[in-house]
This record gives sequence, C-alpha cells and structure tokens, in this order.
Amino acid sequence: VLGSKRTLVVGSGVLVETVRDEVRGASSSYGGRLLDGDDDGSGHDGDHGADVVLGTGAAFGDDARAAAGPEAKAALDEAMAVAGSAGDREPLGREGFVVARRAGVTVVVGGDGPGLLYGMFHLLRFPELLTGPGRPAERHEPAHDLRMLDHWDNVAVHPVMGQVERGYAGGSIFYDDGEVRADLSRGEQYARLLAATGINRVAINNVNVHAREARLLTEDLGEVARIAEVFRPWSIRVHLSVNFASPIVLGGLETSDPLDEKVQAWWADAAARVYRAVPDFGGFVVKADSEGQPGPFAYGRDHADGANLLARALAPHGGVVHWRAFVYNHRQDWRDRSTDRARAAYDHFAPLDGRFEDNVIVQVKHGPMDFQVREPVSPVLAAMPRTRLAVELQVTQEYTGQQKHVCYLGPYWSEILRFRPWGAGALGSAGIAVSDLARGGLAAVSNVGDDRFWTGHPLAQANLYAFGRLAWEPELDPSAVLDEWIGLTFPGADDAVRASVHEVMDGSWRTYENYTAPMGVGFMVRPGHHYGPDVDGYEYTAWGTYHFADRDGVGVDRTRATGTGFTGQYPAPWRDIYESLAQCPDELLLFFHHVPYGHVLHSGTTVIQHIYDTHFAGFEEVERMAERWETLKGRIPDDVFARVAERLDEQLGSAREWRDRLCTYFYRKSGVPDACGRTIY
Ligand code: BDP
Repeated sequence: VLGSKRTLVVGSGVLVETVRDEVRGASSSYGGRLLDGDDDGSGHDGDHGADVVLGTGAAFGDDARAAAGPEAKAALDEAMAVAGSAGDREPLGREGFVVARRAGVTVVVGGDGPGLLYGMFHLLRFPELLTGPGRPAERHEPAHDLRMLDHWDNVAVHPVMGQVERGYAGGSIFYDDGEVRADLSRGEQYARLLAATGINRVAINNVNVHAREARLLTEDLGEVARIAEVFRPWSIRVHLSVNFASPIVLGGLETSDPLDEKVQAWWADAAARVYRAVPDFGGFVVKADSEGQPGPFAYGRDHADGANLLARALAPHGGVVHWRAFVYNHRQDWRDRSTDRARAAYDHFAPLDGRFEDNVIVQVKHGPMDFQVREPVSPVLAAMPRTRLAVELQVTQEYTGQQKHVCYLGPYWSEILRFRPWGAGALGSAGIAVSDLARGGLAAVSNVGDDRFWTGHPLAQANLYAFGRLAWEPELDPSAVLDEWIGLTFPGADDAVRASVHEVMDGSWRTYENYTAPMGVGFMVRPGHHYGPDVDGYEYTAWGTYHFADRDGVGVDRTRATGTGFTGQYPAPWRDIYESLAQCPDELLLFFHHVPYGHVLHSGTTVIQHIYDTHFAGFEEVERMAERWETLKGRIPDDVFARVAERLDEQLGSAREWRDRLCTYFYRKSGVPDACGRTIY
C-alpha cells in the first residue's frame, strides 16, 4: 500500500536514506511516488501534497512542513505533540516513533533515524494505517534497548558441528568454508529482514570459539568491518563472540588470568583496535568455563572477575559484554544423585550479584537446563536485582524439531516473558514480569542459513519474526503476532488460507510437547545431534540430563525435602508451589518431582496414562496439521507448499516414532496397560 502513495521523506543520515531508498523502490513497483529527490525537491505538486509523510522529529522545520502540504498539518501537529514530553512522559527515544492519520494524510515521526525505519516497517505491517478515516496517534517504543540475535556460525566447517552449530537451514550467510563470503548480498537482505522485525544487534560467530573464529578479533577485523557495513544501514550493530583465552591463543601471553596486568592491557588494546575498524561495534559475547570453553576458573577467579576484565576494555568505547550464565559441569558423575545441573547457573552467578561492571550483561538461558520444550523459568532471573540480565531464547529449533517439525514458539516465549517470579502478584496480573527484569534485553540463537527459504522450514520464519516482535513488545499476543507474520508472508491470501496456516501453526508447540518428553522432564533425544527419540540416550552419561525412570516411577526430585533443593532457588510463592506435589503444575511435574506412575495429576488422570494419552493425541494432531496443509495446494506458492508438505511427512514419521518409543518404554518399565487399549508394543 505504501508503494502506491505519494510519500515525502524528510531528514538526513544513513537510516533516513535507507527509508528513502525503500520508498523509492516500493513506489517504482506499485505506482506511487517519492516526493523529494526525484523531482524539484518540493513535495508539493500542484494542488495536493503528500499522502504519507515520514521524517525524524528534528527535521520538521518550515520547509518540510511546506513540502508536506496543508493537508498534512493536522496529522503532523498531532504526531509531534505525542512525540514530545508531557507530564511524566519523556520525549520519544531514538528508536521510537509516532504514527498519526488525519485529513487523509498519514504521518510517521521517528525519534531519530532508527525510529523512522521502524515506523516505516510498521506501516508495511499494518497497511490500514494508510487508508480510511483519521485515527488517534499511536506512540511506539521498544521495551528493550538490546534486541539481539546470536549466530552460532563457524567460519571454518567444524568436523562435527558443520558450518553452523545447531543450524538447520543450510550453510552460513556470512561464511563459506573458512572465509568470510566475498559476496555478502544475502547478508544485506538478511539485515533488512531483521530490521523489519525490530532486531538491532547481531553476534556473528559461534559462542564456541574455535581457533579459526578467534581470529575475527584480530587479523580478520577488516572482514568484520565488511559485515558491519552490511548491517549499518539497518540500525543493527555487530557483536563478536570471543575466546576467553585469546591473550594466550592470539596474543602469545602465558596466561589469560583476569587479574594479570598484561592480560588487561592485551584486552584494552584488542578492544581499541576493534573500534578503530568498526566504530559502532556492539561488544563481546562470552561462553566461559562451559562445555570445554576456557574461563576464569582456571586461575581461581570467578565470573565477575572474568566479565569485568572484558567490560573494562570495552567501556571507553561504549561496548557491552554479554557474559553467558550457562555454566555447569558437563563431566558429572551420573551415579551421584546430589549433583543437579539445573542448580548450576544460580549457584555460580547469584552470589556475584552487585559485582559486575555496568556494561556487563549476564545472559541467562530462559530455563535452568537447556532450551527444552518445557522448563520452568530460570530462578537466576529473579535472583540478581543489581545486575543487568538478558533472557536468552533459542530460535533455532535444536530441541524443538530442528526445523523439520512445525513448532511455533511464540506462545512459549510469551509465557516466559510474562512470568512473574515473586510476591503475591506472581499469581495474578500485578507484579514484575521476567521481561521487566531483563534490563539487558533479549538475545536468541538465530535459525537462519543460506537456505532459499532462510530457515529450512518456511514456517520456521515465524519464530524469527515473533522473537523480534516480542523483544520489542513482550506483551503482544503471540497468536496475533502469528497473524501478522501470515499476512506479511502470504500477501493477498484469502481469509480461508490465512486461517488454515494459523490452524497448522498456532498450537504446534504444545503438539510437539505432547509427542516428545513429557511434563518438563526434558531430553530423551538422540545424543549428539539431538533429533528424534532415545529415552535413555543421556541417562547414564556425564551431561546431567536425567529422567530417573525405573519400574516404579519417573522424574527428577528437585525438592528441598528429599531432592536436590533446587526449588529453594525460587522466591515465594514459587519455591513452595514447585516444592509441593499437590500444587506443582502438571506440565512441570517431572521437572520437580519423582513420582509413581499411578500418581494422579490435577487433570484427574495418572502420570502413565497422561504419557500414553498425550503421545497418541500429539501424533493425531500432526495428522490433522498435514491434512489441513493439503487443502492449501494451489492456493499458496507451489514451492512453499511443497517444502512444507515434505517436512510434514517427516514430522509425521518422527512423531510416530516418538509416540511408539515413549509409550513402549514406559509400558515395559511400568507394566501398566493403556486404559484405552491402544496398541503399545
Ligand atoms: C546446547 C547446544 C550446544 C551449545 C550450547 C550453548 O547443544 O551446541 O553450544 O547449548 O548454549 O544446547 O552453549
């Protein structure tokens, strides 16, 4: 719709130019007109001025107002008023924007270039703002300043993990076989796509920093600068994952002890060099003392010492450190029932609250274990009021079907972000939500690769979109976000088509949960690649991911009374709710308790029968998804139809395998037959 209008763009700077280019491109395709630049510089042409006026607040002087034409005055005045301060309200921030429509003219005022860019995308998302009668001005500002995607891309192909660790969408859009791609045009399209969702930070390499990737910080800075150039016109700043042992690996020092002066000087110098090459560089991401990555423990230092070392090097340049809280012992003795991986992040980090520099962001995985299809919210998020925390989500579907299965994660993330960790308000609508506690914003592992549909499974794009939208506005209804995505992805589709796509996707996370690991117990996946069922795959290993099923029962006892005491990491009321068998929510029961198969859930059914029922139901839901998808043949682009149909076939086979293996395993362990008499082997 925007492309068919007469649009005036006012203001200057890189991002305003981006907006101008977008409008110019859209106008040439859809018959509209960009009113400045391509004529005499005045928008006012004969009797009518602009239909749409886009500009940064500071740019609306007399000339711009004259160019916009007299019809724009009412909308412009209103938008400027709403953008300004009033009472307690601050003036619009750089990334914010206001949209107003009066007298047939739509005006977007951006706080600055970024806000204008986001305002333009807002018009593409809601074309109804460009037509019809006037409507009250809307003011939009992001809930979080840092909305970040982390790429687990390797520069060199890793012998086990490949080009992209946990990537399910082909190769990397940045790297190919050991080098930064000469042609970054795919990256340019990607930057545009991310900006349209509201993402403003991208970490461009894997948190497991191998030797080749480490060099991005030093020798390859020119290449990093090339990537940063691609993102700059879209208001996205680039970050690097760095290896804590860089002073040794890259600098030839004998130590990377954070308290050693030579080490401190090395990092200060490294940071200065990065900023000389990339003046708007975002900062470092660090995985330390985790799954084999080096860290401060080697020198008897803690994670505050480690994080502050890098923070001090970055501070003079305005950079931040995302220091990950995903620290646990991955070589534990599985026979020792007192060690609990779920406790680890809190045990390591909560005592350090208050010790981190201001530019440290402790990045916390949303669950205490590891991106499982169902986990309680990590207690770390409620335990560090004096630390900037970021919530880390996994958009790449490592444990949720690897982009072979439809699994729309918006509803899950929404539950996490809205969760209220403490106080009486925790169970009602009042109280502080996790999203408000995340003063360091949101970060997520990207699901994008060089696949022609970007995400392998075309419907997995919705997860990327939903992450950006929820990072901007966590209170959005994930089902409405899904509809936005469907509308943008299938333009011109009729209501029935949209409804069918919605139907296939909206409940797909719960469907996936139904046929995989039950009631929060997690894992049960094939070791290594993590696709498909293997109930005991990790049971007798060092990774700390156990279900403890035996002939009598299943689940992990994490209570204070008889288990690992993990429930004690939560504030009230959750510490008591999770501790109590009577109160613990069914969907998390096996995360917190070891129970007999005959234990009766709140739903009225037994644990064993629940396992049977959900697994049969989950499989049948996938059958219905596949049938519904078939009805779209010929009504959406053929290539999208075919790719999804092929993946639904795979999903159906995989869901059957999950159902049969899980049901058989628990039937043989427990000896309890299915009350519905279905075939279990
Ligand atoms: C695990 C992944 C592994 C990552 C790790 C992490 O299996 O590939 O390196 O998370 O987040 O879930 O560091």
